Amino acid sequence: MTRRAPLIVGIAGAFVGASAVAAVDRLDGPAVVTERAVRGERVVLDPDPPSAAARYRVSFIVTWGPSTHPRTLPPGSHTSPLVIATHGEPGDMFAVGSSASAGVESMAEVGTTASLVGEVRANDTVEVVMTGRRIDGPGTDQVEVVATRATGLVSLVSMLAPSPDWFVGVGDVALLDDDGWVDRLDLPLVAYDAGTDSGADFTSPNADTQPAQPISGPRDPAFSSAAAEGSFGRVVIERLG
Ligand SMILES: [Ca+2]
Ligand SMILES: [Ca+2]
Repeated sequence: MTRRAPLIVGIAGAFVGASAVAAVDRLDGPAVVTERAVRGERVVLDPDPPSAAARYRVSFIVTWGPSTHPRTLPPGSHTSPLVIATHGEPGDMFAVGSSASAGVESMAEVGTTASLVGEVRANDTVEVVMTGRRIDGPGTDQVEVVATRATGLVSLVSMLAPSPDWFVGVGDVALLDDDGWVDRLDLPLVAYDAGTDSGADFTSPNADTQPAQPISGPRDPAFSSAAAEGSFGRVVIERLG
C-alpha cells in the first residue's frame, strides 16, 4: 500500500483537468462525457433524442350533459363525430381570428366531416386525419394517432348539437417540445363560434352569417352562459410509444 501511493498521486495529478470536467458534467445529470469534454469543451449530448415518430391515444371526453349544464342544456344534446389530425403547420385545421373553411362551416353547423377531412388532407405536412363517432353525452371517444417530427401538432374539433355554428376542440397542440415527445396532456375543450351562422340560441333556425365572421370564442349570450355554467369536457393525450 505505502509503496503504491506515490504512483496513484502521480496519475491523478496528470489528469486533474479531465477529472474536473467530467465531474461537472456528471453533476448536471445523465450527460455523456465525451472526448471533447475531456479536452475541456462543454459538450452535453441528449441521452434520449426524440424518436422519428410517436404514437398517442387521444380521449375526447364530453361532460356536457344534465349534471354539468342543468340550466342551459338543449334537448337532444350531442356532439358530432370528431375530426382529428396530426399536422405540421399551425392553422392546418382551423385558426381563431381567421375565417372558417367550408369544411369547418359544415362541421360546425351540421356535423358532417367529409369536407373538413378532405381539406386537412390537402395540406402539405399531414400525418393522420381521421374521424370519430357521435356522442350522446356525456361520453368518451378514443382514437389512436401517429405524429412525426414534421407533423408534431394535433388539432381536434367536434360540433355541439343542436347549435347554430358552435363547436369544441383544441387547436395546434404541440406533441414535441424541448424535452422530446410529451408523455401526457390533459386539456380543457375550448368553445368556438365558427362565425358562419348567426343563430343566437342552441335551437335557433339556420341563419347564414353574411359576410362570415372570424372564428372566435362564444359570441352569443346563450353560448357564453353555457360555457360559464360548466365544462364541455376535456381532451387527454397519452403517449403509447
Ligand atoms: Ca355564430
Ligand atoms: Ca353558414
